[in-house]
Amino acid sequence: MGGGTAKLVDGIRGGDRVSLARSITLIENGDPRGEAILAALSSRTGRALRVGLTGPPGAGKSTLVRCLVRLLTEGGHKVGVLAVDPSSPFTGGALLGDRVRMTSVALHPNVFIRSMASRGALGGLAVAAAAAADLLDAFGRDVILIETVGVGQSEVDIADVADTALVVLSPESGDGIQAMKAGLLEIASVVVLNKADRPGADRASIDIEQMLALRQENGWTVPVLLTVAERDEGTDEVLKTVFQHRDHLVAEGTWDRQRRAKIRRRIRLAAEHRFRIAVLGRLARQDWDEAVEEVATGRATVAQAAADLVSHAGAVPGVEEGTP
Ligand SMILES: Nc1nc2c(ncn2[C@@H]2O[C@H](COP(=O)(O)OP(=O)(O)OP(=O)(O)O)[C@@H](O)[C@H]2O)c(=O)[nH]1
Ligand SMILES: [Mg+2]
Repeated sequence: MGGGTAKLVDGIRGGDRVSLARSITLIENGDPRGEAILAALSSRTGRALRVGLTGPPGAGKSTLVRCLVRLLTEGGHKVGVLAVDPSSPFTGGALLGDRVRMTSVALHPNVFIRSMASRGALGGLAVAAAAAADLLDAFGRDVILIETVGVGQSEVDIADVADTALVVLSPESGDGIQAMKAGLLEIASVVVLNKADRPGADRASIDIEQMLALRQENGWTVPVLLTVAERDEGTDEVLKTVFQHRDHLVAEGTWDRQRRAKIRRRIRLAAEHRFRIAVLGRLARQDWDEAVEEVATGRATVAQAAADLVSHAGAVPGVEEGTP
């Protein structure tokens, strides 16, 4: 490990926020030094409670995060917040808005807030967000809140990153139906129906309860909680439920199993990424051109051309057997 990297590791161990911020940037950029820092800190991770908040744009996720951060710090917790926004940093107006609105809680010494938007990370944003959560964990945050926009094919599968997934919806524009279609209700540990001050909230909460049909997750019945995050109403109940969910998993003996299942998916994602690089990285442009010609002229199917490319990549001399 280089001197700079060792300094960042020491910094994180010693509670230095700048070292933490720099290290997250390295992870975000897919810089190998980020990986070295994670490796050096791996024995310090696994202690924090990771809470994901996902849901359609504008449902009130950031407003709820702000309430939860305040409640948590009042309870003596050290809190990390990751706002993961896959939209381009150049058009990410919402993110900037979040930063501004977050400042009231961000100044607290026990709060560390970071937004992530880079697509440059190895294995994509999902892997980077999980790794950043590991760093926050090693930094000594005991609760980590991770906000992601959940619409359709979300880039970040919050269920892979979080122990407890809060799906935040609002009574407007059929959020419940959309959430069901997008598979969001399937990953929910808790559904928060925010903007309960808006008309149609009671109806919407009944609809969502019907869609959930008393869905159970390891013997936990997914509750629907009503909040008005803007006025901080019902938010303490959300936090209480988050801890109840954690206690439930621990009591049922499913906590470790669930953690391992998530680790397995993360390893799988990382392995797939490595595999792609290992195979595709060995192909020259000419190999691709030939494969395209084969298919275009009807001499091979797409699947055959792909199989040929993969075996060609594997057959290149000098490849170490078993290199991951
Ligand atoms: N009426 C009402 N408005 C709310 C409530 N909570 C949040 N809002 C408003 O809804 C808007 C969106 O809130 P955000 O917290 O930024 O929503 P978000 O889900 O983080 O949005 P994105 O990050 O852009 O996906 C803001 O103008 C909030 O002030 C609520 O309980 N009632
Ligand atoms: Mg937000």
